[in-house]
Amino acid sequence: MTTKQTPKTEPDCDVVVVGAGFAGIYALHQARQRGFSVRGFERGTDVGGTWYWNAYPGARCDVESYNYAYFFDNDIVRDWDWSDACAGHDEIQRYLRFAAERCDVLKDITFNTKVLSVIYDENTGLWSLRTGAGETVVCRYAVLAIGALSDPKAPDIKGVDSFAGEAYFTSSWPKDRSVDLSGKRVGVIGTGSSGVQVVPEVAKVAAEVTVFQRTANYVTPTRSGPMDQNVVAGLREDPQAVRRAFRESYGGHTPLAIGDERFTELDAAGRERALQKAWKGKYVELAFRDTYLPEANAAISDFIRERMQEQVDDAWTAQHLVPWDHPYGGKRPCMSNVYLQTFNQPNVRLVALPETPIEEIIPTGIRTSTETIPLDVIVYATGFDAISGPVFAIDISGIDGCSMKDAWVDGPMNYLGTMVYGFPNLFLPSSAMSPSVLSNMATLAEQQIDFIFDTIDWLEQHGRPLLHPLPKSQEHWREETLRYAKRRPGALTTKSWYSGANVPGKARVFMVYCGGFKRYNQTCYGELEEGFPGYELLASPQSAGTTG
Ligand code: NA7
Repeated sequence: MTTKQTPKTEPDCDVVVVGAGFAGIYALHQARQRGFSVRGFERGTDVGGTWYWNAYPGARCDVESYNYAYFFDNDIVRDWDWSDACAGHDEIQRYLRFAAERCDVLKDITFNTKVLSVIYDENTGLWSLRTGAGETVVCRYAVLAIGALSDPKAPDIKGVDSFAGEAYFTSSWPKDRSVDLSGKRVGVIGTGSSGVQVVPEVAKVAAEVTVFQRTANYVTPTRSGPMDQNVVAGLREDPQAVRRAFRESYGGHTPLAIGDERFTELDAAGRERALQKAWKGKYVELAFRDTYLPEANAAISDFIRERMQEQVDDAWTAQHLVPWDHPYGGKRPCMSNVYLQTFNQPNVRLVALPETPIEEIIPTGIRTSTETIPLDVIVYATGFDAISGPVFAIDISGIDGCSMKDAWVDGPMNYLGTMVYGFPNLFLPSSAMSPSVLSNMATLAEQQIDFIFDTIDWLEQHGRPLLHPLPKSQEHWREETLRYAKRRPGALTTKSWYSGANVPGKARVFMVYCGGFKRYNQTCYGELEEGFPGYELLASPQSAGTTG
């Protein structure tokens, strides 16, 4: 028998943090540092967030390790040695564990526990979070550090459940190393970053690999390899200067290299020279100083297509592995030094789905419009309900019982990528309309959590009002996001998960702010310095006095 619980009128703690990835770990640390009582919940059995779940063979970061890391603590920077310039899954997972231990936040996290609902109580001005374990925790500030790529997209293919062989998702790969693909016939569906990384690993051991590609992607060389010890020494000398430089940059990191000439000032031979140099130096996307111009982007796209085709022996396969339908950057580009050459192996073949679509998954394999391909294993690298998906995966309701699903029925609406009208004192780092996946997510995690806790400190010092953005601020921010997206080649013309196009029925809104990290950071802190003119402050039913 269940008994109806009386809503709590006092908070159990000041802050609840959901998620223990880059943002969640740092949020717990900030809460502690600033003297708040805090609880953390994480559905995995360890920290890591995206890196906890995406444990598939070959998983690797495409941002350099010395950028994709915390910089808030000099000792963390100085005491961690990256073995690879673009670290792989296991190393990043170990790093996040190391950082969490250093910050001593593991004790605050309840692992293996999913938060199912986050409900606002207007009578108390408090948030009530209910977990899958049946616990309810009430707090004054809720920080949902739930990531942008943490809600896998269901493979919308007929017959998925009928397959009698083994099936794995790159987004939830078994962590116990139990998967053995040796000697098996493996089908891999999806050729985004995950597919591009997993295919060469599968091809090392499987008897046959069939890659089912719906849309070809750009694949450029990765910088994975030994760390440059001069770079390491520079970082360690003054980590705070590095941190400041990241926040002053466009992408939240300092690129390893960038072309020193302008596309518009070069003749054809000069452009070719710059592109060749950048390709060798592994910075082809930044071959020119004015790389953002559509004509520069077109030259870069053509150049990459040529280099991609050169790596594949079979002419039909080469032609089909190249993305002809969108410019570089329209979809998330992939990086690999081995993916394309993998198709030269005799045990690997490409099926181009636009020509021969999958009709059905059957118990013994996959049936396309022209053949039946027998398989022992299917690997789904089919991506995520990105950015807004993780928010919708939790039952969130705010003022007047309005659900987030209703508030975002026409796509995400928020201000500065962190707060939503009608959801006071609820913070959504890593969500829509922030620099998000087009920036260095580690820098973004630190910036957003700093801003969120600076905001919370401000509220504490101003009598603890409740804060939420004005609707007009949200509209302005969505327009700003669109304005900058229009300047990005292919952003609005390419079907990509940046705008929700990979999920049938999802509202199409470009969800990533491309105005640059520096402008984003300045806009956030401009609000704070001016007392939040873009927000509404509501009197809180709660009186002053801290918990914990
Ligand atoms: P992505 O980039 O969304 O890639 C998913 C891939 O799966 C992509 O090639 C899709 O084709 C393909 N896909 C999805 N559904 C289907 C169906 N039903 N049939 C065939 N093919 C399908 O996800 P990733 O995990 O690779 O990468 C996500 C990010 O994680 C990455 O950018 C890094 O930041 C880390 P489509 O392109 O939609 O035609």
